[in-house]
Amino acid sequence: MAGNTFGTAFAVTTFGESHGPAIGCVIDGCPPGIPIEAAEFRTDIERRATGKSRHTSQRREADEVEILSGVYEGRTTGTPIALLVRNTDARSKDYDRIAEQFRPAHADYTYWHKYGIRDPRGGGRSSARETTMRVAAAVIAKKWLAERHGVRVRGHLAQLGELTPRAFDWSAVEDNPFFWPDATMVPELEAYMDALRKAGDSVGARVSVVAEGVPPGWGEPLYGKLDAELAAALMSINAVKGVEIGAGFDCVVQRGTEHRDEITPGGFLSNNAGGILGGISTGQDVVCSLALKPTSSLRLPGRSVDIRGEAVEVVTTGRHDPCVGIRATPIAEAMVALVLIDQALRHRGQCGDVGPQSPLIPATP
Ligand code: EPS
Repeated sequence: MAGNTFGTAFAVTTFGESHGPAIGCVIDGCPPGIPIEAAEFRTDIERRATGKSRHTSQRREADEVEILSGVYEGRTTGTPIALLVRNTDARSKDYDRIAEQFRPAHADYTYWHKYGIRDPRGGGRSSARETTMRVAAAVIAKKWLAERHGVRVRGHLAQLGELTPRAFDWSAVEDNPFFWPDATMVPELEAYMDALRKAGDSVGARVSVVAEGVPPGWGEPLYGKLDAELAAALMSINAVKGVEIGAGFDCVVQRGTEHRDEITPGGFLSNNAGGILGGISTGQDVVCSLALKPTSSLRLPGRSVDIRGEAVEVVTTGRHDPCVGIRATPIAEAMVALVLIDQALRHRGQCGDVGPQSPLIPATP
């Protein structure tokens, strides 16, 4: 019934609020013997962090990951791993003014009606701050997936408002603050975001994630389909309003002859399926993308009501992201990695003795 745990074999529970003393997670079911130390969390935690460019929230957190349990002499022990990150730069007074108001399009309204109480400081539990712990947990998942199965999970920003990449180069993605795969467009993105910030508005985005090296067989039909679990995982990220697997909604207008991924002894000829058939990985790249809505914390006044039902004009001040999608790439990668490790362990549990059925074909010719 409670909704703060993700996964079954590799189960991650997160806790904490944006302006509380700390956020954290407990990972239960992690395979023993994985070498891990606190410094290894740094890269992905920083990729996701606020304050890394002028285009994101200017909150500056230390984001130090403390390992409290489940690791002995630098290796996971198989017992619950507890990770903690202390909040060091919350500015709760920014929220005094809207503590009794509902920002239009924000979880303020639904949390209030569901629980009858809410922590309004920084969005409390509904804040993007929580995603720090998903990224931390996924550092371990990514490492296991890479070392045990050669799986690589990486993502990029695929659309920022109306802008789409005109070229694609993975090597450009980590070299700009947007995770954008077309280096030549970065000045255009900077100008777009500067204008948006000046106007006080926000915008949506699309993020894509590709998992390479996933072997055939991961996924548990019918109710634990790999694509179903990816959709749930990605949709659980705040601000996500849509998820596509492979061709996604484009399949609506495709013909069967176009959509089917023909198979040759040398490999699959296309990947409209996004690497998943019948809820089970095919051995091709697993490809998904997500749509993130424009952030709802705006300094431009909007009509709403307060907790007494009185009409109010909401104005949000403080340090907000004009496009939360800019920081979402590592978070989306994290959720994909958490689904994959969970499915891999479940597959090993049920089908670990099943050998190759016929010659495996390559992902692509
Ligand atoms: C967020 C609002 C801002 C962001 C925060 C996400 O919070 P605050 O107003 O408390 O500074 O800074 O992002 C993070 C702190 C983070 O680590 O991602 C929101 O409403 O979701």
